[in-house]
Amino acid sequence: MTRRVALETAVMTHGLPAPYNEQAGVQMCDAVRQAGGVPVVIGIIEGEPIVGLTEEQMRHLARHPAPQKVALHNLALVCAQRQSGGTTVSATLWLARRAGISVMATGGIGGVHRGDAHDISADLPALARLPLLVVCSGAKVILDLPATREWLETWGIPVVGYQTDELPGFYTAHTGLRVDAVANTVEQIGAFWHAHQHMGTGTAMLVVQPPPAEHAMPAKEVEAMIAQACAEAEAQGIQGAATTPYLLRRLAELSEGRTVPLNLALLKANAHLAGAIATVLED
Ligand code: PSU
Ligand code: MN
Repeated sequence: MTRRVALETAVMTHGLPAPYNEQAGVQMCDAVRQAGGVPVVIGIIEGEPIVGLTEEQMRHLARHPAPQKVALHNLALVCAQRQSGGTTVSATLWLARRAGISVMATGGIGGVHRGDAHDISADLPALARLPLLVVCSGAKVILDLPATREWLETWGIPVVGYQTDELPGFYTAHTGLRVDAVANTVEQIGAFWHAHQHMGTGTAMLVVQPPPAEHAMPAKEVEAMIAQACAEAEAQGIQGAATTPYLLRRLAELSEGRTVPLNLALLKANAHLAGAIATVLED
């Protein structure tokens, strides 16, 4: 029983502004440890994919002036060019899997973008083919959440709600979308994971929990800001990998910084839950 929990670094290089990005990394590691798990931070430093960054290496990445955003399409290329970067969920899952780690935590997974159903995060196909347990607050609310929910179902990725029957939407607890099953304890999550592994379909299993209630934002308020941010992104021709970082940054600005402590709080809560789950798994 290794109790290891993989943590991604794109949230630090591309998701949160300094100095909160560095705090996020340190606090997620602390949260995993508090729950009895062993944090393993994953990232790329000068071409080396590192599974288990030291705190110093993690800070180095967080302060890097021009880090790459690493997903499966550029993972090998970033390494071959000796670049440094933060790994998104897809690349983190791959590297974690190679190291025999089966639990990972993040904030919100990527998904199908609004208004552009062809822009699908590499997170989704990675979840469809890499059998890890991923703890998150659902998919990021900037996305087309019903389309993302459908995608998960189509590709056979079980969605387990931890003490909720609704798929959370990252900044907000309520989306009106359903989970596949509810688990009220980490032991129950362990039992679902065991059954999923035993069935051997080879997909990931998502475990979702709503953002901490004291920070969550009303869905209506969030929607208005997203509509504005999405319109601006389109007007400015923001595309591809730049879209998610742009929208997260604009939401932080439009909310006068309120999304940042919320993002930190949910990252910590997810790391804590992942740590607790890791302690009850047999592998
Ligand atoms: N969770 C957060 N903030 C983030 C991310 C997750 O709270 O920035 C990152 C993850 O690394 C995820 C990525 O893999 O956003 C999705 O980016 P894209 O939509 O470009 O695939
Ligand atoms: Mn994309």
